Order: sequence, then structure tokens, then C-alpha cells
Amino acid sequence: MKFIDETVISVKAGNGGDGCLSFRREKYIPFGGPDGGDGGIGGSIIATAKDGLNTLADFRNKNEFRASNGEKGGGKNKKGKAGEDLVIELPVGSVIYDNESGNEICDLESHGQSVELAKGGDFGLGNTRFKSSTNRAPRKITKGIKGESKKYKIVLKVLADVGLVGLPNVGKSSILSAVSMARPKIANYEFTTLHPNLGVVLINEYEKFVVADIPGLIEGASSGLGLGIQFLKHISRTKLLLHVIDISNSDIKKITKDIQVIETELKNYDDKLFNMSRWYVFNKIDLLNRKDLMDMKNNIVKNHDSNVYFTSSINKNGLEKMCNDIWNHLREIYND
Ligand SMILES: Nc1nc2c(ncn2[C@@H]2O[C@H](COP(=O)(O)OP(=O)(O)OP(=O)(O)O)[C@@H](O)[C@H]2O)c(=O)[nH]1
Ligand SMILES: [Mg+2]
Repeated sequence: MKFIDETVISVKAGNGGDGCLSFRREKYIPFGGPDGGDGGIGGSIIATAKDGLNTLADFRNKNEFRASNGEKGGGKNKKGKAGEDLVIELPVGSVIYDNESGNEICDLESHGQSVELAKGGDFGLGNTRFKSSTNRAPRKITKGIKGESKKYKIVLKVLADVGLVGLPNVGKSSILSAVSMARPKIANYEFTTLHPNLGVVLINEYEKFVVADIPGLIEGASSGLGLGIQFLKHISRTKLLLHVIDISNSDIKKITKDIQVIETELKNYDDKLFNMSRWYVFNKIDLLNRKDLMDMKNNIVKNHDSNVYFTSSINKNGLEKMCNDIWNHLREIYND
């Protein structure tokens, strides 16, 4: 299914009910006093974050929401019934923007967090309210106020623990596929991945983490080349980046250059992302012979002080150790 990560919704809160114009009608009392009640307040529209949702796909079919109006006041000082609030459930990680100004309204970071998107209109006053010593039979009421109408853009940032980044065709989706049940499209051409994919890595029955695979980045991505860097927002909240590099068919110079390309793009996108923990995953080791691989490993390890892995997504070499290390790393972060 296509990954939908952005949507625009229209919301219209309920109008307030009008106040009522009414006078007591009782037998033998020709001029009863005013008894028109107030209207009811209009229903508001509220967004709330809910665990367990992970796409905005439902909004493809329904993107207009209305809360009910407050009812009119009645005779005998009866207050109109309030309109019911309408609650829109969004995945945790949704960020809500005002569609016109682009201003961020709310970042729904945890389950249960709520924000009012449109306020229900206030109720109108019935004529009882206007009774005074000088006016015992007021014919005045006020009308209910209209509920707010607004448009919002909602952007879902995927909440993954680990993000895969790298040049196109290096094997990011293959790695995701090898370590999780996710089955992203894999092919021997660039930009096979067009949308982010998520996979859950199971360490055991209770221990798991989520990996996000995004489209490949290329030099100049941060200024709009290739698929752009729009997808980097999906991994901006991960705890760890895995930078995947194709080790086959390249010498150490080319590899160093490839690494720099990605690092420059990450830096241009956001310093925070650049400074996040980043491990290097040298993939496709099955394509090198023993000796070349040994030489390459020695060269690479010399130049890197952070975690470095040598993997093959074809025969799964190196992946189990990598996943266990990731799990231990995440556990340390989350237990802090
Ligand atoms: N021999 C070998 N081939 C691999 C390995 N990993 C991936 N490939 C192949 O490399 C090609 C690209 O793999 P993908 O997983 O689609 O690469 P990607 O990085 O997700 O590519 P984009 O989505 O285009 O950025 C495919 O033909 C894979 O079969 C590996 O470890 N060994
Ligand atoms: Mg891919």
C-alpha cells in the first residue's frame, strides 16, 4: 500500500444554538413573564493521538469533519442541548499545521495528547436573560455564534527507532527485508524505494525495534535533486542512523567519497540529524573475495572509530550481530 504521510483536512465545529423567545402561557394569566431558554453550545473538534495507528491512509476517503450544532433554547427556560464534540484520532507522531499560514499548531508526541482544532460556537441567550425592572416582557434574544471552520495539514513522522540512509542501490531495502518481516520492493536500479518502509525487528518475543528505510539520497539532494530529502523528516526522530555503503566494486577512495556525499546531505538538511549516532554498514560483502574483503576491512576499520559492520543481505552475514548491538544501544538510551 502506498505510504500516505501527509493529508489536509477541513473541520467545521458546530454552531451555537439560538436563544429562545418565549413567554409563559398559563391559564388565567394573560401576560406571563419571559421564559425563553438559552441555546446549547456547538460541538468542538478535537484531535487526539492514539497508539497503534501508523498511517494517515484513512483520510484518503474522509477528510471533512463536522461537529454537531447546539440546539435552540426552548420555552419554560429550557436550555438547548449542546452539540457533541467530535474526536479525530491520529497516529502518535502526527504534526498538525495550519494549512494557510503553515504554522505548527501541535506535535502529537504521545498517546492521549489532544488539541482543539475548531471551537464550537457559543450559545445564544434566551429572552429570560433580558428581563429587568424596566422591561418585564423583553422580546430580545441573541443568536448562537457560528462554530469555527479551519483547514489543517497533518504530517506523520514515522516513529522508528533506527533509520537506514545511503546512496541509491546500496541495499537498504534488502537489509530491511533480511532483518524484518517487511517486504519492500528491491531491484537493481536506483530509486527503487519511493516511499518510506517500516519493519519491526524481533530480538525475541518481547524485545523489538522499528527500522525505517527511506529512498536513496544523492549528491545535491538537499537542494532538490533526486527524490529530495523530504523523507529525512521520517527519520528525524530515530535514535540511530545506519549509513549503508556498497562495498563491492569500489576502492577505499570511492567509498570515502560516497560516505562524504551522504554526510554532506545530512548536514545540509539538519545539524541535529547529522549529529545523531550513526553507524556504518558496509554491505554486499558476498561480492568480494576473501583477500579483498580482508584488505578492505583493515582499511575501513583504521579510518572509523564508531561502530562498523560488514554485512550481506543475501546470505545474512553480519546482520544478527548488528541487530543485537542495535538493541543493546537502544536499551541504554531508553532506560536513561
Ligand atoms: N550481492 C548482493 N546484492 C545485494 C545485497 N544487498 C542488496 N543487493 C542487491 O542490490 C540491489 C539494490 O538493492 P535494494 O535493497 O533495492 O537497494 P536500496 O538501497 O534500497 O536502493 P534504493 O531504494 O533505490 O535506494 C538489488 O539488486 C539487491 O538484490 C547484498 O548484500 N549482496
Ligand atoms: Mg530501497
